Amino acid sequence: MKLYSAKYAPNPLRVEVFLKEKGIYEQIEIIEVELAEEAKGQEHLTRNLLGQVPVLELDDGRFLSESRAICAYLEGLYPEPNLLGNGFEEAAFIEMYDRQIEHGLLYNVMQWVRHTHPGLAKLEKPQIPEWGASCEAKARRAAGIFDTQLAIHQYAAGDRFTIADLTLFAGLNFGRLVKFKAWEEYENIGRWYGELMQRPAFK
Ligand SMILES: N[C@@H](CCC(=O)N[C@@H](CS)C(=O)NCC(=O)O)C(=O)O
Repeated sequence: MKLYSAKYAPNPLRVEVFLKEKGIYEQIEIIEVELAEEAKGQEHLTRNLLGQVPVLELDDGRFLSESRAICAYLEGLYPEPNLLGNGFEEAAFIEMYDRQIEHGLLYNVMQWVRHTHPGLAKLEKPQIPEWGASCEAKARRAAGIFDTQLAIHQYAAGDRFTIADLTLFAGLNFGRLVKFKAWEEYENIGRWYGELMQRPAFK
């Protein structure tokens, strides 16, 4: 299998750390795609109509995009360690937290960066700084909410490490591009982030 990815991009990072947590990173070829032009060319559009990454190319030649769908597919092939939930009930709660983090935090950090960072001007046309500022406020508010969650739970979706932690990590990590280091500003995120950095997949 091959993973089409891009440097610094949060969604591919989410999947790459997932591969590391699963212990299968070395088995998958990672192919970097340049997002502004190459990803909008015909070759990549046949992999993903939206011209985005990540995309997983299966051994039978099919292309699977959407980070969560890719992770679900890989979890089916490599069930251990379990990262999406054992049984429907745990899976539903993990998905709830994961999507809240994806839509509440990761999406807003992405839009904040894409609409304000000069390096992203080539990709985000037109950049709308006012929209970036609005997303910054939403991202900071979401960080506060997930900080409160992390005072209650050890991890993003409860008492064990799951895909929700990868989504939170990928979103917060992208904030580095706008000098937002939530792990230095929020106590519980700081505790959680310190623990994540001890995991081999994050080193
Ligand atoms: N919902 C998709 C989002 C994918 C996405 O937004 N990928 C970004 C990189 S993090 C991308 O390819 N951006 C290029 C573009 O939007 O043109 C997922 O979960 O994989």
